[in-house]
Amino acid sequence: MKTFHNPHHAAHAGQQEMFRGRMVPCHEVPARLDFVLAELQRRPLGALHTPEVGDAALDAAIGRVHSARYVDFLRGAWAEWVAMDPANAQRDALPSVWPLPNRHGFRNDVLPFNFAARLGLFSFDSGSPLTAGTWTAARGGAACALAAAQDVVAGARSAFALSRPPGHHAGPDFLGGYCFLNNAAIAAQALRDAGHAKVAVLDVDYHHGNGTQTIFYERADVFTVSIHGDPSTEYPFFLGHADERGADAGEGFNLNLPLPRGTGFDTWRATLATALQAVSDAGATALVVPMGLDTFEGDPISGFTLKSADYFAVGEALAGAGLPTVFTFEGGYAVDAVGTNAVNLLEGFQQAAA
Ligand code: SP5
Ligand code: ZN
Repeated sequence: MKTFHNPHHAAHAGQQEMFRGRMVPCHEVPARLDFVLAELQRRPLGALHTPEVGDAALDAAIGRVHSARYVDFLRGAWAEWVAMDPANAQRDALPSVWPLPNRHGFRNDVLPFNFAARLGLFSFDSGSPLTAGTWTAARGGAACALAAAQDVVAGARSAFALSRPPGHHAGPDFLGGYCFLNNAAIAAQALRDAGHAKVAVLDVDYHHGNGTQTIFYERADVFTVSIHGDPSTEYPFFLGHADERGADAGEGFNLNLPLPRGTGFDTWRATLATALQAVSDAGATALVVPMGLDTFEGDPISGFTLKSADYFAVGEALAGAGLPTVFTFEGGYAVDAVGTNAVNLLEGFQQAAA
């Protein structure tokens, strides 16, 4: 399995996130990726590459899942943040006002001129700092996702997009949950565009993959499944319930498998078997796995109790789907264990797929 890693990832390094009224150090740190890369150098699974995709192809792939006005916003966001106040150059941008959707009457069709208002319009939490290098890093991550999808299209059994910031919380036109561009969705769409009639996305991050669900919710050609902490108590709270089954043409093509905080590996792996059966029933010809390692017992912000050795079995089970598979790197905040856990999963996959 080749790994496509993002050479620009460290350009995104948020300092602080808002948590319950105070600022706390950001959990999503550059060292996370460095630990995974170091472990892949210790236990190689295949060649390590930086992605080589053309600018135009990359912009097109991003534009297949994100709106033009959102991408324009992200590209220019840092310059606008600093233009608001030169002192802003010293601090990350975080939103503080939002147009609540649905029944609340606020408009989201008119773009505010005020940048702080636009930041709120395009985000759903105040825990995802936008920094000077966010666009460069996020775009580099999208390039990894596209390169990994292209490798699988060219015949590879699997490929790994090792990128940060993560992506699965980012929707068609919003950021949040440390995510800006949805790498898994970009990979899934690239697989569709290369001729896979049906693609499955099986999200194993602790948190519900709300962005991916929303991107594909009305579509039958991408089947989205997520195993995650019950949103009644766990982030992202407002999506991820079991009764969300897809809409319109996508009715029946979204499956949420929420589990209570505290769930251990026996229940989790039985739920993975349910998810894999659904992937098989959907008739997918390719698989994307948004790979979060925040299901780990030592994760500081999550509530499942998987152990490092369990990840071999997770990878083995995923290989059992028998599908060409793209992995994207999502959550996992026990930084000194994230490399071991990620490579355990990928090694389990690779050995079983051989
Ligand atoms: C990709 C991903 O895993 N995103 C997760 C985003 C979770 N954001 C909410 C984090 C809550 C942090 N809690 C801070 C506890 C301070 N002691
Ligand atoms: Zn997560």
